Amino acid sequence: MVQISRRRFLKIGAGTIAAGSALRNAARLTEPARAAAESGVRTVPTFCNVCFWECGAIASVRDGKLWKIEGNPLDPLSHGRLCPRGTGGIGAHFDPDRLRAPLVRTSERGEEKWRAVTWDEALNFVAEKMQKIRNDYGPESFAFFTHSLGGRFLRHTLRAYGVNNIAEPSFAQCRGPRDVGFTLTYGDDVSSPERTDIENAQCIVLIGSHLGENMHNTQVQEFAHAVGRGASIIVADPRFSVAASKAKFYLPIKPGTDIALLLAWMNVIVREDLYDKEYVGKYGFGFDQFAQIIQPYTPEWAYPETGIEPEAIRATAREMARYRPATLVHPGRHSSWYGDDAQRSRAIALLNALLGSWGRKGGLWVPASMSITDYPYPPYPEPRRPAADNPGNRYPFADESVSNGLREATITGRPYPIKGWMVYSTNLMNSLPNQPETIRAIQNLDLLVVVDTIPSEIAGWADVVLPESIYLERHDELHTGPFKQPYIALRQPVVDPPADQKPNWWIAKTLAEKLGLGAYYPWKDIEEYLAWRVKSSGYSYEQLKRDGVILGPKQPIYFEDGAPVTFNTPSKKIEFYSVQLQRAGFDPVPQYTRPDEGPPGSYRLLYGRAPMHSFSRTQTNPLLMDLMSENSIWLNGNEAARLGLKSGDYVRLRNQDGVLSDRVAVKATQRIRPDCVYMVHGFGHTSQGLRSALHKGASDTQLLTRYKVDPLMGGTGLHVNFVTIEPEV
Ligand SMILES: Nc1nc2c(c(=O)[nH]1)N[C@H]1C(S)=C(S)[C@@H](COP(=O)(O)OP(=O)(O)OC[C@H]3O[C@@H](n4cnc5c(=O)[nH]c(N)nc54)[C@H](O)[C@@H]3O)O[C@H]1N2
Ligand SMILES: Nc1nc2c(c(=O)[nH]1)N[C@H]1C(S)=C(S)[C@@H](COP(=O)(O)OP(=O)(O)OC[C@H]3O[C@@H](n4cnc5c(=O)[nH]c(N)nc54)[C@H](O)[C@@H]3O)O[C@H]1N2
Ligand code: SF4
Ligand SMILES: [Mo]
Repeated sequence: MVQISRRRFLKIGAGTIAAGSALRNAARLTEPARAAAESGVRTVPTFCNVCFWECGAIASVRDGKLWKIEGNPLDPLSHGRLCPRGTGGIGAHFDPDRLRAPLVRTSERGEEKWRAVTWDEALNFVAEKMQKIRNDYGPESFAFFTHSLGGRFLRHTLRAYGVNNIAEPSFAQCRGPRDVGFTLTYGDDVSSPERTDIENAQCIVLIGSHLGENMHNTQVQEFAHAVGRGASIIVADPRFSVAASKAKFYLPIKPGTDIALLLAWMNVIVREDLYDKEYVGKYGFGFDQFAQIIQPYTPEWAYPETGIEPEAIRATAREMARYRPATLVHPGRHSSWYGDDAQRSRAIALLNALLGSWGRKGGLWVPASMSITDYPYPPYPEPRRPAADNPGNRYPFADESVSNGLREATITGRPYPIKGWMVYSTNLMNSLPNQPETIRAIQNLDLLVVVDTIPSEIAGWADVVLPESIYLERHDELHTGPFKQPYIALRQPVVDPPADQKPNWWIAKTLAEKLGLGAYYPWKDIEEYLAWRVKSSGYSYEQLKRDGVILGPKQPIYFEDGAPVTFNTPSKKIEFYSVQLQRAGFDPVPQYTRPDEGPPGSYRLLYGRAPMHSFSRTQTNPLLMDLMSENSIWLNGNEAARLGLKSGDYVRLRNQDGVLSDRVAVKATQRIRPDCVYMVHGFGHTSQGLRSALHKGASDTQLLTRYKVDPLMGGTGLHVNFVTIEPEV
């Protein structure tokens, strides 16, 4: 196994940073206080928005210009260090492709022809159309798609208008299956930031979760330390990921067979009496039935499914048991893979339960949070019809809105027509699978409003585009995370927006006033609102402005230290056997189904993250593009040789439905199995306005025409597409 030193791993951040010129300054960051002391330098604490981890940061302005951003040492998430994306976040302010003024469409939808208008004109147009939809169809026929904290004020305006269809792709396209699988087992999900005690774990099991490429800051920092202190790492991934290069055991699993591996691991742990008997006896429900059901699933049974040798399965199961309860089987985050994902996540939850690691040091802690007083608003109107995304409760365990369900309702007009969408900070063309379906839904709308910072693909389909100021130019809603230590964080403007961009709170408030909903905004400006909430909760707004973060009182986070032991399941215990699943017609203990094979000669398309980009949102950031300007397609070296391809050759991918990708460079490598290919998500932009990223690399989403819906909760399994490779001529 290739060993890469801890030093090199830690350099992931710093090494990539060294490529960009402004980032080079950032790499030499000194104490914030010292920066402030330099002449002409002003520092402002805030928090990052390049992804949703929301790390506390300190931005510096030199001679009136945004200069650099670094971690806020007081912040429990960043510990004073940002990831490469966070450090390069200042590039978003200088992005040459930014939206500069509100736009109204002047030709067919999707043709990207616009007229720049004033805010007054744009919001009058939106308000008028919204009133018409409310009069003609009722307010439930207007839907809100959003992702992130920035959508809170628009949500407030829309709920005041009567909207009850509100969905985020972070549920059905991301963490939903995981959260449902854990909730079915423990009565609670793993929250975000995840309650993973990587810091104290002695054995860490990563099933897919590609920490180090997935750059969620706190986890990556803790993981680097865990590697440094010699924690035992087990990685199951069809691709030899960065995390795999740190592992004591690397299992190159056949894609889609994780449930087989998980069952075999649990089989060994139960059969060899290696589980935490006291914990299971005290907190478990239905263990005997569970043990009976998993009896046939031996490592020998799992071997032909997973491709992992029985001895490797046994050795890794024993390794996990050896360190329990300080063994963390990471729950993952992006879990919408194969359509049976809530059950796969439930199997991960059960494996943790056998090891006694839920609620234990080195496993999964119990989050602590701080209560911040809500602003006293008038009540929202009661919706007259239930939400449209999950009619008849067909996904019985969906506990958040299903974005693809809302898209489907917009296409079919059932259970009732959806005639307007507002889309805030989510590029639905890239985050929902099957782009033609998204377009079909859009074609049924009377109004599509997109609030974005750049002319994203979804903005290209809008009737009205509203340009938001970026996170370094605005206030936002307060951020309070459930975490190891509770905290509140403040986002505040560092510099002015370069043109006529406005913050979300202003857009939401002004739109509410135009809709006759001014009573829902009794405050004059955002600082009055923020200060009221902070002060009413017993904290100092002045301190929050100065420090960026206020820490709440420490609370016990492990069962052994007095953290509350509550399982909000029907049995009030950890459900090894789930009666509620059985009653709903599902497997009470997860079962394995063999994944469908692709057409002969095709490869399963897998995708993931690169340390220097977030989704499809950072490709026009000049600093981050400087670090990585296009993606590549990972192809097993032997397969590449067979196809006569070498690294750097350009190819196109054709999927099982005939869709052809943009050109993309081959990365021929032994670091991936021969039955799959892999690419970084977010590239291959097609919006004409994204000039600096247009057609650079290929888009995974374009190729994901198929998806498999999770019957428990509506998540879209996205690893079910296959591609062939065509040389670029
Ligand atoms: N740099 C960066 N970091 C990010 C983000 C970002 O945009 N950029 N986004 C954040 C968000 S919202 C999320 S949800 C997370 C996503 O990050 P993760 O939750 O870590 O993503 P996954 O999709 O679980 O993991 C991708 C890995 O799974 C492997 N894999 C694919 N198929 C299988 C399989 O069948 N079995 C197994 N065992 N492994 C498989 C792939 O080879 C790849 O290494 O990243 C977060 N961090
Ligand atoms: N094919 C494919 N689909 C996926 C994934 C994948 O890996 N591959 N990942 C899935 C996962 S894990 C997730 S969490 C989702 C993520 O899905 P999304 O949240 O939709 O992620 P992005 O594609 O980055 O879209 C974010 C949009 O918000 C805009 N934006 C950025 N900052 C701001 C801001 O401050 N204000 C406003 N108004 N807009 C802003 C960006 O320009 C961009 O257009 O996608 C899911 N879908
Ligand atoms: S993980 Fe990186 S991009 Fe995400 S909030 Fe933290 S510093 Fe920003
Ligand atoms: Mo995600």
